[in-house]
Amino acid sequence: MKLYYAKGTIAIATAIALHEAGLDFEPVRLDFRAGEQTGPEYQTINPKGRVPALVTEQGILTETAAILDYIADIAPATGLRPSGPYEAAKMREAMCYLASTMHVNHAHRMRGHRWADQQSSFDDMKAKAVQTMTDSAAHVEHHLLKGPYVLGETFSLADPYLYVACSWLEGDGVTVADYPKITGFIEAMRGRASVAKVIADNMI
Ligand SMILES: N[C@@H](CCC(=O)N[C@@H](CS)C(=O)NCC(=O)O)C(=O)O
Repeated sequence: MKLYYAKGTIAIATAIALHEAGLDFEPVRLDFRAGEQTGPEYQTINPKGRVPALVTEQGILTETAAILDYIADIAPATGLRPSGPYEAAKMREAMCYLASTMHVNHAHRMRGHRWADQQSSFDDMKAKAVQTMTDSAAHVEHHLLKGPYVLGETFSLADPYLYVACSWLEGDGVTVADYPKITGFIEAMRGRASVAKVIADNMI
């Protein structure tokens, strides 16, 4: 498999999950500053101009939540998705929140051009992102993290996803030290070989 990614992006959640599953992949780094994500070559990989894109034997997958689910399915012995329907749904609930709310809050800081055209609108969105990411941190701290990991003691697909979203907090103006559960979660994740590997590989 080939994983298209850029440093520090949500694509790193896929890299962490692949490592957790013990699956080999070839990382392909895009240069966002050079606009490679919207260039003609990458358009044939992901016409949405976003990362991640995972090239599999059957075809190309995009959207982090779908890719993570796929990894759990092709490496079932790893147990990245809990077997109980309720626990699996709680995991997906967290992933849906990350995709639809926290990631979107983060994108308002640097990607305002997706939603508006005026510089004053970009400035407003950038300023507002501090508050919305603070709201997201509070939600993660008080509701989403049930223990050291999202589901409590059990590691799942939601954890690599949350780890990357939490890596954006300081840059978005949120002081992580104010959130003891998030701080503990980040420490627990950094103690895992999968996360140590993406850090060593300068992916995040
Ligand atoms: N819904 C997609 C979002 C992917 C996404 O927005 N990725 C960002 C990086 S974190 C990206 O590729 N941005 C490039 C751009 O906006 O030009 C997913 O969860 O995979």
